[in-house]
Formats: sequence, structure tokens, C-alpha cells
Amino acid sequence: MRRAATGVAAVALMGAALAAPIASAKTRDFWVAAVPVTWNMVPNQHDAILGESYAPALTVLPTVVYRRYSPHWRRPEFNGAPGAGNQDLIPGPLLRARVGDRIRVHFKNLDRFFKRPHSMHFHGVHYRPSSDGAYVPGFSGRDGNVKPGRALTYRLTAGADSAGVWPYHDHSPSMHESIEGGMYGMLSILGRHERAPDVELEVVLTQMGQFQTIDGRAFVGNTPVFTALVGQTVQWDVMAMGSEHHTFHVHGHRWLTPDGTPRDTQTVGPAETYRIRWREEAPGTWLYHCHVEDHMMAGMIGIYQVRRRR
Ligand SMILES: [Cu+2]
Repeated sequence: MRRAATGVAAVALMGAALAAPIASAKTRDFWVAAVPVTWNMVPNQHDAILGESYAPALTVLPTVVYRRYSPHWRRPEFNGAPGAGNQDLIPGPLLRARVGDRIRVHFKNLDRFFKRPHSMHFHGVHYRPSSDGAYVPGFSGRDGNVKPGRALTYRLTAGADSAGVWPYHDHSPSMHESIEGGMYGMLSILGRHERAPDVELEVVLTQMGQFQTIDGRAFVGNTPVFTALVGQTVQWDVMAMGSEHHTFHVHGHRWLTPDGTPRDTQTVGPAETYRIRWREEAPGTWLYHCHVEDHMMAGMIGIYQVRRRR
């Protein structure tokens, strides 16, 4: 990760080297359950730009999401990190680790509403086939087909080629409806000696029902209001799921691609991810949105607020 002298920031890509055992590696445990919820994509029932209203019948759906639990399932918790701007249940918990770490994701299927099987399938990390989490009849094991009421632990390792952000998602027999309903999240893996950003903002671009959503919400006033302070290092974790490509754009800011080209808009396709970083120096209220115009008008737009330090 480089930081440009101008304060315009750098994008990181994964390294090419393969995993090597690291003596100081940690084991990180996460507890994640599949839980049924009633989700409103447009809680204020309003498109702030066109001034249109939407009845709850169009915006509310019963669905299943990934929810973070405290160790040993003591209590349910919010998915986002404190100060992350989005404390809600879509996307699933941000799972943070470092290159060299072992990661154990303890998964429990609490889908008592639809009673569907679920699973977790992780990109970007190393694992045995028994932790793949994908369902193929005749080939896959229990990891790809965790029945309601059952639990399974996925065992992963963050290799030297795992630095970056990566998707995880349901890959069970209910994959299609589960992903459209919000069953996805991200792994965020730092290099062995990489400094964590001050602020980490998660943006997942997906179609949901008739809306184009960011973190499961549509239209300004419903999508996350992300915040940062001047002087902070800000990291955006950007991902798309579903069947469409999106072009992520932030107003008033630029970042550098790995070859040093400044950009303010970058394409992301299904299950692709990237992280963008900058050192914040632009106070004000800004927009972030997908620049596919039909998507922006169908809700894929939000607010980013930068304040000066007091
Ligand atoms: Cu889009």
C-alpha cells in the first residue's frame, strides 16, 4: 500500500506469493448465524431525488441474513465495526484478519422461517475442500448444505496472496434466493505488517427486488451515511453481488490504481472486490453512487460526510 504525497491515495492488489507458515500467526474465531429477518429496502418509503413514494408492499421482504454473534453464541451483535457507518445486518459481519492467520468461522443455521439449508463460501483464502461451503450433489459434503438447526465450522488460512477484501456468500442449495436476499459479506485481510486504516467503509452493490441497493438499502436517506474526519486514512471496501456490473463513484475524491492512474469511478462485477484508500482532506457532504444511470435512479446512491477535526 502506497500513499501518494498529494494525499490522493493508493489502491492495493493482492501479492502473488503463496502461503507460507508464519510462526506468529493468530487464530481468529468468528461466530456467524443465518437468521431470518424482515428487511425494508426503503425504510423511509421515499426516493429523495424524484420525490416518489413506495408502499411497504414493494419495499419490505422476509429474508435471511448473516448475523454476528459474540463468542460461543452468547448474544447477537451488530455486523459492522463501531464507527463503520452501517451498523445493520446487510452485509454480513466484516471478518478481519491478517496474512498468516488461521480463521475459524463457526456457522449456525437459525433459519426457522423458510427452513432452507445455508452455507458460507469464502473467496481469497486457503482451505480444504471440506471448508468450501459449496453444494454440488454427489460431490460436496455437509459444508455446502447446513440444514436448519445445524452448525459447522469453516477452517480457513489467510495466505500471502490473501491480502485485500474478499466476498463470502451462501453457496448452498438456496444460494440464488439467499444472495438476492442479502446473504453475503466481506473478509478484510491486512498484509502482515500493513497498517489498518482509520475508517473502513463497506459498500456492497446489488439488485434487490425492483431496487438497486447499497448494503441492502435504496435511495438517499436509506443507504448508509458514511463519515470520516479530515486527516484520517479512509478505506472503502467495494463489492458487487448478483448478476450485474456497477461503476462505483465518489464525488470530490480520487484514488490511484496500482499503475498510478488517478480515478474517481471504477467498475466492479459480481463477486469482484477492491479496496480504495485515501488520506481524507476534503471536508463537506459528498455523494457516492453507482454511475450506471438506471442503477443510480433505482436507488444506488448515498451520502459521505467529511468533518474537520475539532
Ligand atoms: Cu450499478
